[in-house]
Amino acid sequence: MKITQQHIEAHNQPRIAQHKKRLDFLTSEITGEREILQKLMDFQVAIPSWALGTGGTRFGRFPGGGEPRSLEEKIEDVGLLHALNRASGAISLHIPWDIPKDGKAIQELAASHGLKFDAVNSNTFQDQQNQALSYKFGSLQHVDKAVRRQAIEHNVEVIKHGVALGSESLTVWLSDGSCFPGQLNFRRAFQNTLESLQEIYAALPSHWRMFIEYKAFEPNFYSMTVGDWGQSLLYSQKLGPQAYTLVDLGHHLPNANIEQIVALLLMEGKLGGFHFNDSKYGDDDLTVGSIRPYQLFLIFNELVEGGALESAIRNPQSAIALMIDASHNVKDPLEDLLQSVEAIMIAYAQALLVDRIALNVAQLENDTVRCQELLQAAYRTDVRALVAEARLRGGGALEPIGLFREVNVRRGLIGERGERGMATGL
Ligand code: AFD
Ligand code: MN
Ligand code: MN
Repeated sequence: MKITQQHIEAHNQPRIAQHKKRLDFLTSEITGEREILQKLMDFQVAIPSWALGTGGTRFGRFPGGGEPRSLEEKIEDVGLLHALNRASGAISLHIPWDIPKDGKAIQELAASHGLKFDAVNSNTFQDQQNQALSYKFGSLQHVDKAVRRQAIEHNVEVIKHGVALGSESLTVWLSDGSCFPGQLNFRRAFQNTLESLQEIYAALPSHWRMFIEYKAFEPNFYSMTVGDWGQSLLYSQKLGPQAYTLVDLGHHLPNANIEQIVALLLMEGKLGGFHFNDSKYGDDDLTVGSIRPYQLFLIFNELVEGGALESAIRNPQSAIALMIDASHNVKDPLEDLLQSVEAIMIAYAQALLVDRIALNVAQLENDTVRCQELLQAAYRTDVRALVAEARLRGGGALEPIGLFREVNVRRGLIGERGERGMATGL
């Protein structure tokens, strides 16, 4: 299944006039559209290899058909997304779910779709078949040194796979923690984890970065050994300049002020990247922007304020890593991902519209009403035509989901891969 240039043109052509009308109206209302458009065209967000199948919950899984059965097919799926929106030009692999057999061939396949490899992700939250020791009571924190050793070696292995693909970062998410008070000595768990991370850090190539993802709860329900941004920051500060904190939007306790966390991590030079998703209750992994789009805008407002995304373009080596980390239970995963990327671009475009000079003046004058007016003026601007224009100039579709349905991509994928395949992942 491929989206061709002809598909894109046949889709865009009848929509162009209406699109131009919308764009003209919008550009008559705002300033700086040229710079904003350029920034939107440069913007890319990575797709994780585990989000391409219909994920389930611990109660069940209801596959939607045509799921990718191999790493090659996952790359093909991300290629489809990128052809439609021109903003999904990277894929993030999870080891051992996606072990590449031939790194060079996989790299070539990805390049043929215009894709790069984002961070590689290790997995010590599950036991794999033929694994000698169990992670039931943790991995890098484990009281048994042999278990820690096994988990360290796995991470070093993941780095090697990443090197073969041209990745330049490792994301470590640990499910380590405890379910009951007294089960764990907190300080010992922290120290064990730190020492284990130090060994993994030592195996990083010099141009690589390590991202330490935190999560407040689940699967451990009493304590998590990397439970919040403070703990993650502690690890990353102790590890050194190649270690950073990674913010997954769904990994906070309810009502946490994520934008403030982002601002401070940025200030400390320790914001490594994001896993975007949305949630109402916890780690719900819902479509980005589907529940709290204003929060997403406020996060992008901090990123723009701190110059985080602009410097990414100048210096990709130290760019903040942007990825979607969602799970799709009831929607077509590819449509869901298209919605997520769109929501992210809208939030970014709106954040670029904030009158920063006026906001600064209003803040210094303690004019709270004006501060809110300025933020919400940007947030309430319908920037969809600008995002669509960026896509159009990049060679993408004016309405990616519209084209996905017109061509009936899912039916094509089911034809090729069958109704019952299940992608690897959770
Ligand atoms: C988890 C974490 C982490 C991990 C992923 C695995 O967010 O990013 O790699 O899910 O599916 O919830
Ligand atoms: Mn995540
Ligand atoms: Mn998560």
